[in-house]
Amino acid sequence: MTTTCADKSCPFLDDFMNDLNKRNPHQPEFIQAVQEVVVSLGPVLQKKPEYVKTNILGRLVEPERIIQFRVPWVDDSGNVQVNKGYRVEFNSAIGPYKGGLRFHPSVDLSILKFLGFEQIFKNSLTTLPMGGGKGGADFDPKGKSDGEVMRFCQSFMSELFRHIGHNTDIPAGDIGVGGREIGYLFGQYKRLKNEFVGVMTGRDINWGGSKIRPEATGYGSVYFAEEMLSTRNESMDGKKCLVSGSGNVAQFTTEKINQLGGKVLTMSDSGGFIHDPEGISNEKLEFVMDLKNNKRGRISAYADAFTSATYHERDYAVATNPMWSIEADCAFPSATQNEIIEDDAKHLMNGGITLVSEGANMPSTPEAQEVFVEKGILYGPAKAANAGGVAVSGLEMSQASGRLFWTREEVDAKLRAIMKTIHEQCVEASEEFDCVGNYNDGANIAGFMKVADAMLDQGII
Ligand code: NDP
Ligand code: 2IT
Repeated sequence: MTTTCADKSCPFLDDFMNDLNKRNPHQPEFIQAVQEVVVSLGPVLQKKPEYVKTNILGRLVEPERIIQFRVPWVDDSGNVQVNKGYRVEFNSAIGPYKGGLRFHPSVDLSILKFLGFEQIFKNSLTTLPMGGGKGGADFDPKGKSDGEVMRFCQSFMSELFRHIGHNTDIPAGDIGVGGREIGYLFGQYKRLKNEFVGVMTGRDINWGGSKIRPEATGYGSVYFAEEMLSTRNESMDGKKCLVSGSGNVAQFTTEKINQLGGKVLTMSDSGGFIHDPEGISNEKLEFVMDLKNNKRGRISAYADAFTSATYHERDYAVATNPMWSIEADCAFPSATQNEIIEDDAKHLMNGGITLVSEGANMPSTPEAQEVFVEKGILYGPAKAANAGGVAVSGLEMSQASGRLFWTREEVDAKLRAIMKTIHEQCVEASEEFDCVGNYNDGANIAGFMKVADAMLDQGII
């Protein structure tokens, strides 16, 4: 089956990418994220010349606003530390800026612009009125005390609060920002503004959060996988799965795979991966959740606790990750960007993988994506497959502004319906633009056109 869009060559887009490279030096992740979208758009621009005439793409790749600020804080030893804080308010054509905050030492403008750019199209696919944004800091919560994390969060919000708002820009979590950090950030916002509003999502149920938000990204990624499988009359039942990461997304991906009768063989962190051929049962998953969310330990402890498992330390001198060579049916990369390179993708194919659903943002390099598309496997790209998290953030916003409180079943049903609709949008766009079977092109085109049309309607701004 041919799974590439017809007539992808487009001289306009070559010139566009050359110019983007010149204007954004030293931002490889951002350039990669733009390139990934732009390769799908040739046929769209040919069909809709008004997008070119009004320079929609040129405007889309320039964030509406970037805020960068100093975050000073005092560590437990009394030393004054300083981090870089950011918020990229990328695009508000279809709603207020919406997207997570990432606290990780690797955070810089390239990473946040890639994430913010992806968020525009992901949010568009959710069907909810949310624009795209992302923020964070080069702060590493690992090894910090609760007191240090709280002081950092309070300092971060002491600047960010003047730029965000429940109708303007609504942050949430991402790598290194979970329930604990959202609590400290929200508390400081409320204190400074004297306003209890839904300015952040991912809040605890007791203070304005939504049921299922912690589960949403992982559950959504598996729901998307089920939608893809249903096109081949298959289901998750009995599928052996590789999951990377052991944080929020990986944990609830594993939980949902177990619920649907699949078996998870691996989980990982930046130190290495565990391989449990007997499967990570619900009981073992409970151990992982306690280890990661309460004890803040390392995944290697899993192999000490369960004799069925082995631990494999990551050797970063070797580019490939041996975890992706394990034989299985489905892969759910749920850790970080570029965690699957071309050779990993080939190893996945050799190991029998027929489905990849991306819980992480941009986990596969462009060369790895090409391997998936060429092989014609079911490949669910991040902006579609992991949109469940931000979708339930959107539902949290609706509940907050309507003073509503939906049950777990209600939110889960809405999440499931949204993932189904995202899948349909990808399929419909791929049919309209002659790239049937290519979810990557379908997601890019469907996500882009809604935002582009809104930008057309709103004039040159
Ligand atoms: P967490 O901080 O909860 O977990 C991150 C996991 O990924 C940890 O196991 C971490 O290991 C691992 N990891 C992080 N960076 C690296 C790295 N450079 N190399 C290897 N492993 C790494 O984050 P989330 O689970 O929330 O996020 C995971 C991915 O999902 C990210 O790409 C995020 O952008 C994406 N995502 C998250 C959503 C959400 O709602 N939370 C929504 C949509 C996408 P270690 O502890 O060793 O760093
Ligand atoms: O990448 C993402 O979609 C997220 N980190 C979630 C964003 C959100 O606003 O819930």
